[in-house]
Amino acid sequence: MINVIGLGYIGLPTALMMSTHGAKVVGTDYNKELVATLNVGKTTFKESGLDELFQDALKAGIKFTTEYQVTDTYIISVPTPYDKFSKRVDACYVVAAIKEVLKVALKGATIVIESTVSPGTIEKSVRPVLVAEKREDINLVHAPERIIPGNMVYELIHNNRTIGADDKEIGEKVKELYASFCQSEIVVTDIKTAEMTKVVENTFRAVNIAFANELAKICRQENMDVYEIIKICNMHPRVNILQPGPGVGGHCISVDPWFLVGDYPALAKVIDESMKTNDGMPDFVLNRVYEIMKEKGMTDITRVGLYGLTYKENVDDMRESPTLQLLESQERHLATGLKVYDPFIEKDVVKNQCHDLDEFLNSVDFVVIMVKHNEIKENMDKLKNKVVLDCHNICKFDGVYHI
Ligand code: SAJ
Repeated sequence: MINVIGLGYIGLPTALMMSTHGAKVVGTDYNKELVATLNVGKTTFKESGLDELFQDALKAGIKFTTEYQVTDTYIISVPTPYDKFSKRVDACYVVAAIKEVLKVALKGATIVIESTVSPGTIEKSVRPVLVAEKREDINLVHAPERIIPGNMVYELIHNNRTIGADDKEIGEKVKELYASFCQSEIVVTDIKTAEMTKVVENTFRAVNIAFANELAKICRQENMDVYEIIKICNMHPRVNILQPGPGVGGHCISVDPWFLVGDYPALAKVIDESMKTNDGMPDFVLNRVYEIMKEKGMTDITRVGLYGLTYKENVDDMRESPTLQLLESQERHLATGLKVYDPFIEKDVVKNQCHDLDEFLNSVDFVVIMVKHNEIKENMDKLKNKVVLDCHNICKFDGVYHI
């Protein structure tokens, strides 16, 4: 039996996938409310294909509980935040989960950590727990998750994976487990290499986005079209620049690269500057709003609306979202009043939030497209008589402003 610990964005789809591919799975989470929701047959977030997978897993016999199970295989997928001061990974949730598991794990059990951690964390923070608890019989494995919110179910099956293990044989055994549903290549390596590869993948993307954001700023000064420039550059066979945007959110690309800055402050210079560039984008957008209002002779901030609250398109996840960062920044200047709307966020989470697209559009003259949800792409006509600041280059009519 496999006990999946942590039933969030990664743990839940992983548990469901394993359950629908022949494994006996029990999902454990200390959040009673979350477990209760799953036990009444409801998923806890929206994700393409997740509800169908959930129903199939229920039929296959998956169980959800707050109790840690007595078994020989555990998968840990709990959050790994970073300490805002030191920028280092905070492995407290991983360590807490491991301690609970050690109370019940069978002799010689394998604990697979999927949570993202910086290189060396398992050696520095997790192994000492095994030593202290006299559980050196336990096998530690790191199998960093790689799936992208919005396409998780597909990517669980089709992405290549990395398995880091001390012992090649154990690594191969875990590979077999993942191969039950993963149709792509699974590389077995050591733990520290697996830790590093995961952080590096997200750092590569963060640095590339920062480069695009920096180009957007340079092009703004020169009054040039950054999108046209990136499009042409990307026609070169060895150039692949990502897209500028209003900031970088989510719990991965806006977090993981800081682990390297925190651990190697004297070395990770490009990464540090890139993260600062990305973190500065919500303020850059706020400044653009101010400039455009001035140009248009607008004075009433309550007639300006932010479209989108989530960290990216077509998901309901708001973690580290650029819109929330922008609103926070505005409040720091003791200003409020911007209207906000997101079709994926039904609850009231910020001030002046609308819950219907038409109601939102009727209450503003100036729309800032913060997130390119399909909904707004399908309703472009409704923006025709508005002032528009399009942070994603999706609005093709004349007079639209860009970052
Ligand atoms: N973004 C841009 N410009 C771009 C692409 C993205 O500004 O060209 C912004 C998005 O709007 C968003 C943020 O970056 O705010 C991050 O979005 P994302 O779609 O790039 O990535 P995540 O954070 O949803 O998922 C990433 C993925 N990592 C990589 O692509 C290397 C995913 O595969 C990982 O599993 C995930 O992080 C994770 O959990 O680590």
